[in-house]
Amino acid sequence: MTPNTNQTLGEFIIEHEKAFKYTSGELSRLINSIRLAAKVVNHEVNKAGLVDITGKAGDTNIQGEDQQKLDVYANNRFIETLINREIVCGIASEENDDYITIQGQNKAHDNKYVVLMDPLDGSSNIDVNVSVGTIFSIYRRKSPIGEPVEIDDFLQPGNQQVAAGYIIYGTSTMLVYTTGHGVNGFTLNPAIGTYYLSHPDMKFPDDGNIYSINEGNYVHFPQGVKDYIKYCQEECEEENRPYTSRYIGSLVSDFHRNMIKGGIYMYPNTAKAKNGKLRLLYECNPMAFIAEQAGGEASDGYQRILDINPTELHQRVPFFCGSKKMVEKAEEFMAKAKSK
Ligand code: P6P
Repeated sequence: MTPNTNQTLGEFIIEHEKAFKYTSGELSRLINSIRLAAKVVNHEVNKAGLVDITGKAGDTNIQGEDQQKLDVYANNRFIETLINREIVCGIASEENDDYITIQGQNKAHDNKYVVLMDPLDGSSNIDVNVSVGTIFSIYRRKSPIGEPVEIDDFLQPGNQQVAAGYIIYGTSTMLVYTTGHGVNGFTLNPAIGTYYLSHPDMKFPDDGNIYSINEGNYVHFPQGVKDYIKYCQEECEEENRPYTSRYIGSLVSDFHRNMIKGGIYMYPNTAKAKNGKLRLLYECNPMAFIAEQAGGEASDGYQRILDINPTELHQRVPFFCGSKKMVEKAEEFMAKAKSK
């Protein structure tokens, strides 16, 4: 099917709904509600410098991170939108210690889906006007009707996701998502509030020459990561090395650039972050699902991210994600160092 880049997100969802075996329209409505919430958050992010909404909210989240006002705002908008439509039976968020169950009139607990999200990732960049993002992950509930159950419904391995995506609030606002049938990117026309299919069938280049990592943590990196960074920096003309180092400090932005240009993003474990910094359920799993659907790879340095069995809601894992050949090369260095 030749992609119609004048197609709106709404038209795209309807056209592709048939391909999604589970849906009885609920998943489409779920994606549509995320689309709406993203427009509302985008409006605030775009005027952050003008109103008193940047800076700290005076609270910290379960991660012990200062909550930025926009973090809290974004979290509330996405939760409200999802609750009001009673499409999901539960929501987990980076900003909430525990998950939320949806009490609704119409037997909301029978709703089929749970959503896990990072409502505003990279929020420390807000005050310096660097792009930030929202990341979401959607599963079908596994428990029978009634209250969702943490272990059955929220702690599912990433290979059970039915949809995942991100919104990047950058020079333009884009919604990029997958339902397991490839990855498509939609750009918001803010003048009319409509998303258009601007990036059909997105694919990670098989290889690349951009590596994204916070090298300030170098001394604490595992030896395999140090060896791989050295490899990236070596002169080797036929392999287009040394690579270029690009690190924005906003996962969605680094991931998005690497998916378009080719590259690898790494957040290994460090002295400060014994298991890495990124959260498995609402950062690594959704980005890994998108990466694999776009022909890329995502691992913790040793095993596929999507096969990790979660043990807790906010658990962290080391994260290596991007062009297939680059992730495989990094894993080679990790395995070699481990075998010494
Ligand atoms: P550091 C943002 O807080 C985030 O979760 C990712 O978006 C980003 O890639 C990473 O942390 C930045 O972490 O330790 O390099 O500042």
